[in-house]
Amino acid sequence: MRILSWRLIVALVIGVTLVSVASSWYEVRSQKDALRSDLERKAGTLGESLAATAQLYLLAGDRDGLEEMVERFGNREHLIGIGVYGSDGSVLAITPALNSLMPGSPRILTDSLRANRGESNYMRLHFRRVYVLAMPLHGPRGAVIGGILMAHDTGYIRTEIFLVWGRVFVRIALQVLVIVAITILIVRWSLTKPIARVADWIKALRTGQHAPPPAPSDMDFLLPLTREVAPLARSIQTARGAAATEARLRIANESEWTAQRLAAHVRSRLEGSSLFVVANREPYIHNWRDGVIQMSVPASGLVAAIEPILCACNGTWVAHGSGNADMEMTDEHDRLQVPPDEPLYTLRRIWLSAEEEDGYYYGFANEGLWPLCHNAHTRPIFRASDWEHYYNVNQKFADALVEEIGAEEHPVVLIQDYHFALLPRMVKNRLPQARIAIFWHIPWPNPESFEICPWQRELLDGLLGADLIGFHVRAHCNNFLNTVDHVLEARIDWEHFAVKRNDHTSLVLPFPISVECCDDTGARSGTDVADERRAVLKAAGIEATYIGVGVDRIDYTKGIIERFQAVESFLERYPSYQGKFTFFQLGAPTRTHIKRYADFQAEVEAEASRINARFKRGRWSPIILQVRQHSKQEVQRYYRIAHLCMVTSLHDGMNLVAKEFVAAKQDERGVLILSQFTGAARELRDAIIVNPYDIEATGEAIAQALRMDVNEMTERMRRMRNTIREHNIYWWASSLIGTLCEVRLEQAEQVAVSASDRVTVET
Ligand code: ADQ
Repeated sequence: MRILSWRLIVALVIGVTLVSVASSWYEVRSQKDALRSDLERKAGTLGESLAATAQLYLLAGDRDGLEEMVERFGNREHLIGIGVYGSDGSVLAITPALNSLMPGSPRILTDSLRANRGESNYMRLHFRRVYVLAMPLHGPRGAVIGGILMAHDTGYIRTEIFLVWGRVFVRIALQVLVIVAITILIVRWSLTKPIARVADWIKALRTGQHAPPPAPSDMDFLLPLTREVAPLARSIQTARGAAATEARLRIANESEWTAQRLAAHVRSRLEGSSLFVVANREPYIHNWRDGVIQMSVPASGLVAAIEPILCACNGTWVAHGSGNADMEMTDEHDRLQVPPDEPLYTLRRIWLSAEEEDGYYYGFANEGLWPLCHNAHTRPIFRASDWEHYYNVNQKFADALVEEIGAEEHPVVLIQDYHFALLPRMVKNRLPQARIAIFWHIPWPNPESFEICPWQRELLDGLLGADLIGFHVRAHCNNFLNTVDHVLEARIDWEHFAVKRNDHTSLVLPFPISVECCDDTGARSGTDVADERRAVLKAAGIEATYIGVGVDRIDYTKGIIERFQAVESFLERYPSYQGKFTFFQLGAPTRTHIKRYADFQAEVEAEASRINARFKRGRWSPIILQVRQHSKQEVQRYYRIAHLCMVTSLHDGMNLVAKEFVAAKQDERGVLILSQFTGAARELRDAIIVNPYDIEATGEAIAQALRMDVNEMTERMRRMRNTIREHNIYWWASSLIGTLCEVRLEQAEQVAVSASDRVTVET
């Protein structure tokens, strides 16, 4: 860097000096010309006036007059002397200074007399620079009767020029100083320091220390390099983390699941088969933003769990291409290799028209099945046209999946969620050798509730095409088995949790989904958390001592209004917390195309405003409602700073927020208030379990959380963290895929059923 700085400085100094000297040279020249012509003009004027006087004295033969004249005028500014000469060049009158400089009859004078015209010249005489002007003197008829000569000292012009050059050099010196200083600063700010910071970061990564990446402005200059280094750094960090965890587990002789362990485990279970995942949501979305295509990764536990497996076995993920730039990024087969940094598996995008999306996704799935499966007192809406779209979109996914599977002999297919109830049957009919699992992320209601769906048989038949049907908890499995028992003619094996129908068995088992837990490297100290809390409060412009948090899609099943009312009840019963306790609700807008959701969002906003209007004072507010999608980092920050987290779902398959909060609490300080109607409540017994419909009791739970003894709090949190650590998202994926790989496929199914066959249902 020092050599580069010197090279830059020397090059700039030479360049600037050359340009300055060249431009100053012209300036000096014109200054010199101006001074000379000024001298010549003054000398000319003086010469002419003296010549007129000298002519009169000469004609009158008055030598005394001549001598007096030369004496009088001979000491003008810069004038060395004056001499008057006869027509033969003889000296008639002369000042002593001129006489000693140019004794006798100077050549320039004789030339002037001979040519009968004025002569002038710059010359050096006895080391003096002089300007000499000689002029003839004329008689009455123009005859030359003598001559006059004046010599001016031009030394002052030289002095003046030296002064100008002096100023030029001072200017150049100042410019050079400024350039050197600027160059040194720029090199330091833009090169040396950013490179040093990036180098420190890389060094920290190399030595296994936790270090945040340098600021984007530092990276900017090194963009091409950092594009390569950043993924490398991530890989090193991941590999190091995995190695550390593995080592820790070996020492503790434990069996915690990691992404790497999951990938290796599933690879061995698949025995060379390929894995195909179908989910409505894609793992990478491309959208146009400000004229450029930008990629985003939806914050989803599913991506975190499934991606390592797909990467390990070069699998395929089939999903709805929902981004407005998705088409631009796929090839002619609608495929894209991902992850973008290190392509290892295929993303197959399915294109849906607006009508298809409306009918299949918003209509049947979210206005029909979603409220049908949640006991949240919102009436399901079933439209024949939505069902039609739901069927056709399932068929579209089935076609694409069969195409992707191609000639694969033993494909393993993992279907996600209630958007694809018909898909298992559609695929099984065409590919009986495929092992198919569907995981239902939402609850399954009791048979009486499910009965209201006009297409209940078709849905059940579709699901029973799978070899394995997964729910979060045993209660949902039981509800499903009861529903099948109630609706279809099938044999329920309660001992093995299986449904046997048409010589095909479907296992129905619970696989409680989870989160990544718990990376405690770089854990923050209590002071860090307090600082972070202060910063968040300052940014929100409020003052508070205690913080509660809720993180949800704004969905009527999440009990957000009941939660706000519990906060209200708490503040009523415990007025000493007014001005001290603030509840932050991070609410992601969701399914806003659906009127019920748009209305619900307005209701949530109105309820928050009502409670705030009732209690708000000064810079304190009881509820801060932030309606937007937050980044994963932001959500994590709120989990870290919160004294308590409220999950008050009216009904929820699992609820990942509860687990995310626990996983984020590296300091084990914090209390989880958890609805008894969530799947998570079965595992997280150390939360304060509440019935969200009981507003007062939920308010009491807030008081209990804020007053909880620190030892009890950390003990509860530690136990919950251990539960999640043991049953993390990788454990979930390994159990689900491991069980699927163990399923025995019946011989009877080796006959393919025509793909065009629509579902036939027995009663
Ligand atoms: P959801 O009901 O969507 O899904 P939930 O378990 O509540 O899932 O998780 C929501 C996720 O979204 C969490 O990861 C949370 O951090 C994130 N999130 C919520 N609000 C956010 C915001 N404002 N900004 C950013 N992120 C936000 C279904 C079922 C659940 C089941 C999951 C997984 O309804 O019961 O737990 O699937 O199977």
